[in-house]
Amino acid sequence: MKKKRCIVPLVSVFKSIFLCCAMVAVMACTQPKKEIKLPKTNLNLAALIPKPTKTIPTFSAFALDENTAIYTGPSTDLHKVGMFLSEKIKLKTGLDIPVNSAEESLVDRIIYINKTDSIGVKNQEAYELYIARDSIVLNATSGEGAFRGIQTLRQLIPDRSNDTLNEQRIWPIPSGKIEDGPNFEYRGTMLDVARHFFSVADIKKYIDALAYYKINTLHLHLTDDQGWRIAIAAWPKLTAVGGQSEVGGGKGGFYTKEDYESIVKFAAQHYITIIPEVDMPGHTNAASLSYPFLHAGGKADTPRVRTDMKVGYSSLHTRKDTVYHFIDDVIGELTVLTPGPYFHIGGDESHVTRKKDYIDFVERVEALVRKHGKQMIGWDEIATAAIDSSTVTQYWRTKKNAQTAVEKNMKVILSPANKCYLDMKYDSLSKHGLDWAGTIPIDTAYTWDPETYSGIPKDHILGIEAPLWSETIATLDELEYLAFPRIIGYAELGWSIPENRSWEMYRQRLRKQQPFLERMEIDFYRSPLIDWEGKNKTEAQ
Ligand code: TNX
Repeated sequence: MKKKRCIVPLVSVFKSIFLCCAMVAVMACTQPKKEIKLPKTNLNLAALIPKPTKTIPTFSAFALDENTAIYTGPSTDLHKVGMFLSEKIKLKTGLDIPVNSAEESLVDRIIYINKTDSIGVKNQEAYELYIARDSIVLNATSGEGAFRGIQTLRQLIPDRSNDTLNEQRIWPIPSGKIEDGPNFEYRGTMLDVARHFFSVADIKKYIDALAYYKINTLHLHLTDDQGWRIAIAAWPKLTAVGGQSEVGGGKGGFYTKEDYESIVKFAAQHYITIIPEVDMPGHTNAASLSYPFLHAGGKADTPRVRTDMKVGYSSLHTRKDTVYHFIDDVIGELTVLTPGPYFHIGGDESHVTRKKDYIDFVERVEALVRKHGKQMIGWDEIATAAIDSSTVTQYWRTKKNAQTAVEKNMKVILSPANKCYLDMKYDSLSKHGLDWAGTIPIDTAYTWDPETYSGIPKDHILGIEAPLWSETIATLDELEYLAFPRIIGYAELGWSIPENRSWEMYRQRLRKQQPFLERMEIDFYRSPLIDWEGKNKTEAQ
């Protein structure tokens, strides 16, 4: 630590002021008020998910206790990351850890969150953690990297304090060094809020858990045949009419602009990007029910309130200019509310749209998305159109489409239904879910390699996304049952390098997520493949 002092003034005046405060605190630690006895630890055995790139244990510990303080570099981003860490420490341990405001005489140890360009890996999500007896230093090149790093730190804090060694309560954090960064830049999940509507509070709870596993993207499937879930000021009937139904006959619902903005903001606080999807030209019954001029006619079913689970019967009219004015408005209004780079146009299962019309449609809509400054994403069918290489294809079903996308020099998001659809049942006894792509037990979900699975070269793989379609789930508990624990495995597939993944080791680490999941009141599926603690170890269903 002391060595670092010499580098400080070279960086910047502000930074050095902050660092000096931190160093003063560290120096105080060299003469701790109380002798603390520390247990032996082994950082290599920590139940971290996703598994970091490299861990080097030093077999001692950092004693997190009431005399610990957090310091951050001067940027507001880092201060917020520090505050986030402090809040989460409080929830886990009850400790009140000050951020950049500690009374120095009370500080024995510090956690220092530092922005630096000097770390080996330049990726903005990468970070390094140095955990020593008296200090933890987290280095990252950005707030995002620092945020990913504190998730690792949270996972290293024991669930219970160790008060057998000392009079006071300490939470020993295993010491050593961690070097870490993502294997794929896109690590996402999709939630279908159209087949069943989920409240803003439900989504926020989900986001909070996703962030813990370093997932960085949440794709919201906002519209489908059974419901339109996002307010568009220029077209109010979309929600007044199209938002009032859902699968099974429930009352549906929709997000106001304020609701949507609050989701986007909450996600941003968790370094998660929201991607809005407005599915078209198929999956548009709710839109056509609201504004009948949108309806294609021909083979498409006449719009009516749909509460069933069929797919492939609706289509927008692809040859009317007014339809494109409508789409322009929708993309424009959502773009204003969405800071992320992407807009998802769906494009799947347009079985009643003529092939030529489908292709013209995708090309025209792509131009609109680009006009609004966003990068388009679509399900793999869109690769059949003449689209730009900046557009991203989401591979869900047809490998040939994914390969066509690669030939067009596009990037691909991997969501193969038989491997990573969160709405597939775990097994034939699952309480919820579908099985058209097979059942997906948690080992099947984990033991495939995105880098080799589809034959798509790695430099064309943007990342992986696990979609959760909601035909069979109506409540947050049901959502959690299908998503957890599989989503934790997908988080690792997206982040960790293949050499660091093994089902046997992962099983052990997954088992140790149980206290977190229970503390978060996440209604996870007790897969019989894991040796869970306590009663209800496994659920037969
Ligand atoms: C296929 S995946 C669909 C969805 C369904 C899902 C159910 C995709 C692009 N389309 O419309 O909800 O299967 O698993």
